[in-house]
Amino acid sequence: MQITIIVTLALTAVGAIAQHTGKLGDAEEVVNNPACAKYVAIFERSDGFSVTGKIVATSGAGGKGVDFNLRVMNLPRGMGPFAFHLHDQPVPSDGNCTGTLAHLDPYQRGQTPPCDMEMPQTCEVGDLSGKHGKLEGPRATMRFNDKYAALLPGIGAFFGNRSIVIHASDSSRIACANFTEAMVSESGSELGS
Ligand SMILES: *[C@@H]1O[C@H](CO)[C@@H](O)[C@H](O)[C@H]1NC(C)=O
Ligand SMILES: *[C@@H]1O[C@H](CO)[C@@H](O)[C@H](O)[C@H]1NC(C)=O
Ligand SMILES: *[C@@H]1O[C@H](CO)[C@@H](O)[C@H](O)[C@H]1NC(C)=O
Ligand SMILES: [Cu+2]
Repeated sequence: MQITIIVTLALTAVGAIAQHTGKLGDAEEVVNNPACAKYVAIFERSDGFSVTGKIVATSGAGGKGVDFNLRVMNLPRGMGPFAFHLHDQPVPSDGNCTGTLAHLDPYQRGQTPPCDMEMPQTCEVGDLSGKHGKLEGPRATMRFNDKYAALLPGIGAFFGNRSIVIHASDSSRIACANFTEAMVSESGSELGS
């Protein structure tokens, strides 16, 4: 009896661990992001919510991963903490965040079970708050390096042609923005506005 229970628990644990990564395996670390690549997403006031802010994504030092720098304002009171993800599709021209579809998930992991921060390689590439923590309102700043996101076009983890979405704690989408490539001069400073 007791042995049966122990064996069952052990098998359940193995099953749970096996599901903890994508159908295509763990996410690979991206170590060849192009030097000086820079993409920006800007949240503008939209119907319903007035979230504003800017996400800057640049290649990590030596091309390792992507450095994210988030600055978000006017997160609605009482609706957090706020998850945020890279989503698969860009924002449609009408601004409807539903059109961004699911998270960026090139290894086909899906959202359940939730991402384990201790094993970020097993998480959806796009699940940035699962790997790095949620935003607390009403204003938030956050910086982190994500090893699995890519600014190298042509691979599945590339998100420069996609979007970022902020969710309320009930998972509704309260803000979304396209990434666009920012021009960087040779000295590294931004051209234009
Ligand atoms: C986001 O980018 C896509 C693809 O370039 C474009 O069609 C769409 O209009 C953009 N969305 C917004 C809200 O600007
Ligand atoms: C956004 O798109 C979804 C799915 O197409 C639709 O159900 C929803 O009504 C749209 N929202 C708005 C505000 O137009
Ligand atoms: C974005 O670019 C990647 C790789 O460069 C490509 O596989 C993907 O289909 C593109 N996605 C969209 C939404 O254009
Ligand atoms: Cu999301």
